[in-house]
Amino acid sequence: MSEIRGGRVARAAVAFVVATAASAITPTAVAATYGAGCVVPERPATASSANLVPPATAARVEASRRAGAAAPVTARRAGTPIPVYVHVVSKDSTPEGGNLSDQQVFAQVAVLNQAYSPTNVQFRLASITRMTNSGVFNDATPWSNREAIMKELRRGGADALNIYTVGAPDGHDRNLLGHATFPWDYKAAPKRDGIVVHYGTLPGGNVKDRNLGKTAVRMTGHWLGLFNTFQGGCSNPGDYVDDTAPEAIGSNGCPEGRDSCPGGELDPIHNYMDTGIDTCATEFTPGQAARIKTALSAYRNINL
Ligand SMILES: [Ca+2]
Ligand SMILES: [Ca+2]
Repeated sequence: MSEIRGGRVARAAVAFVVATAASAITPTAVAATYGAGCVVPERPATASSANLVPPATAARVEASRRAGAAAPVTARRAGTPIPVYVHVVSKDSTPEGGNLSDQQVFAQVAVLNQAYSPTNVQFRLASITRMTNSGVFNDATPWSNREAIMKELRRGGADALNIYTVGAPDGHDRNLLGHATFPWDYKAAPKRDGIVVHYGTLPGGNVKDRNLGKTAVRMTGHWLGLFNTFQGGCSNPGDYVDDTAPEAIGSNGCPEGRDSCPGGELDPIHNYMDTGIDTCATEFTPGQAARIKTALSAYRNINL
């Protein structure tokens, strides 16, 4: 499957910020401004509820989302691409140490644009920032104060997508492929807003079966207001999207014909917001596009 087509990022349009001096930024310096916020972790193996948002939390934010969606938004011109600020965090200067090439970043943005074209969301690479910091590279989890160090690099407002690429965490969470914040948490924790992905998940990366850039597509889905398709399991309201069939747990691989919630439609294993391998994830639904539209209007000042 060819996922990268029609790359829209012209090299001349990209500004580069190189070699940020990470050592000057300390956890204590940023703790006061970092804030809390709900974070969705992403792991390849999903035989547990690890990727889920607690149901009570989901219900609360849904009520908030519906209330916010009623507010008019006028600030942004329709059709304007979302600016993307990519922050490459590496442990050293080598590709194996996470120092991705510019071309891989261009390819990732092209994958985002291809995936989101049915939703009318489009992206424009604004800059690439590089930070060498092995401590952050190996420990950029939502549970570590080191994540806040790299998020000092965040640029733009609520309408700007910041993507941080890091390594696999040390220790028990080494399967973590990424994590993301939701749009409704921006106001309380603007510094934290953005998505974090394992550098090996970008196109051409070194994570087996997950190196076509779909992890960033999925994390961006959360950033745009989508839950995983298996949110809430088999019971309503699930992921709060009517045209995605319920799913007991996330899929792994690409299990054609899976029906984890008996009856009705088969599991939405090809949906980007399920957790199958990259070649399997190819779809968003009209219901998801509608949810993104209302979330962007309510929380990110973006009119699609
Ligand atoms: Ca659904
Ligand atoms: Ca079913």
